[in-house]
Amino acid sequence: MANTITFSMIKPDAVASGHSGAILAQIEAAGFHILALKLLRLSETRAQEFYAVHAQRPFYRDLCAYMSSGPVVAMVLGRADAVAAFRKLIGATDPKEADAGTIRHQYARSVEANAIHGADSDDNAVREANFFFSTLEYPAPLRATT
Ligand code: DAT
Ligand code: MG
Repeated sequence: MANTITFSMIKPDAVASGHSGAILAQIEAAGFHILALKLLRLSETRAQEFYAVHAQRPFYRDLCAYMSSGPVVAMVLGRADAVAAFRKLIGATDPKEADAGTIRHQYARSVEANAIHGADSDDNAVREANFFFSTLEYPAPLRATT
């Protein structure tokens, strides 16, 4: 299967708790290559833009306030079948439903503060990667083709 990219963010609770290093190690151990990486804090407006698809959901305001409450680690990752493989590695949105061994099962505090984000499709991976990074910042062979 061809190399593809996904986009991920370690969320404020996991960064603040000092879990970034362990989470990155688990991501690399699962065969993902880090193609771009940075620590930054989103403004509430930028968080609202990132999660615009959820604007009508009841949890949207709280989610955007939480996502701008502290630094996040944003990254572009490359691997065969990256989007699906990464969603499997992070586990279900609600940590109570996440399989043992998944990142959310280990580090999530709640359905909102669930430790990590993973893009849910190739198109969204590209859109989200471009939201945080210039395509010049990650290697051409693994740039998405869509
Ligand atoms: P995922 O992050 O697994 O793709 P999603 O796209 O449905 O999940 O939702 C985006 C984020 O919104 C999710 O990581 C945490 C928050 N969220 C989702 N459902 C929620 C709920 N019922 N209550 C509070 N926050 C929720
Ligand atoms: Mg999602």
